[in-house]
Amino acid sequence: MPNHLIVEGPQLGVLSIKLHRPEALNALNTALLAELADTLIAAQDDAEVRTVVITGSRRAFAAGADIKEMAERDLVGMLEDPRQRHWSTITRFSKPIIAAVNGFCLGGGCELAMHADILIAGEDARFGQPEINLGIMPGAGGTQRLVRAVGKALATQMVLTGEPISARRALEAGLVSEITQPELTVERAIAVAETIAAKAPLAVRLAREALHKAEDTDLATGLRFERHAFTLLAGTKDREEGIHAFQEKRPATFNGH
Ligand code: DAK
Repeated sequence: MPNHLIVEGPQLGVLSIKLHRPEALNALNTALLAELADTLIAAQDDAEVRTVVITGSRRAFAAGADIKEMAERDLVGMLEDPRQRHWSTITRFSKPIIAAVNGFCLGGGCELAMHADILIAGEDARFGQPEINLGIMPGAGGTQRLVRAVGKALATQMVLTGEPISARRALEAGLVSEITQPELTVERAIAVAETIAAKAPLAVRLAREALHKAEDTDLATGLRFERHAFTLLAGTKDREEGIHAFQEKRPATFNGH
């Protein structure tokens, strides 16, 4: 039973995971990351889970890696750090994740949010990579994903100065797709997650993979992947159902086949 997470659902295909270490602004210690990784492993195999919403509190999505824990690790400790394994589990998760971000979203917290497919932020959210202030640098993909999300100019400024940006700036830069009133962030993220959860799971999975290719590969490779994925979906029952439902003027019911 998780101690640092509040897990609800799945309801309407959506599993909700709330980071819950209020005493440390949801700093991502090893125990929390292990619980998150275990929850995602279970969600991966649960056909009832179609999308996941990850959120924190109103004050903080997560204020980064746990600095107290980090202080206890030397070079060898870092090399053998079990958190690497947990981050890999989060990276490999193949269902859409929506991050609902309020308050501080810093360091490893910002890196976790950038693992999400869609970020929805409250107006008071602050995104930053302040590791440089501690004499270190981002270690969970921050330099790579931030450049891809907001471009080299802003990412470089954020990583080298450690200064955070507002939710509005994050929206303008393309890091988040929507901003809401803070009290509505989670509700909105769940609504988006439910919308995606009602679509054909195989189509969602392949579309998501194709979108990832746009970040990982050159255009020709990405287009080739898209063509193959598109063709593959022609063999699914859900495609038949989607087309029949359109023609019969009724909502489609997709079952993942
Ligand atoms: N770790 C541990 N405790 C934290 C924390 C953190 N990151 N952030 C906040 N806290 C704790 C504070 O120590 C305080 O606890 P008490 O002192 O009351 O016991 C409590 O949360 C409330 O914080 P504050 O009193 O500081 O609250 P304020 O509103 O005054 O300030 C703040 C909020 C977010 C501006 C401030 O707490 C702050 O600057 N926090 C640190 C932010 C930060 O530097 N984050 C980056 C951490 S480094 C890797 C993967 C990931 C990473 C590295 C490697 N690998 C896989 C290799 C990631 C690294 C990082 O994220």
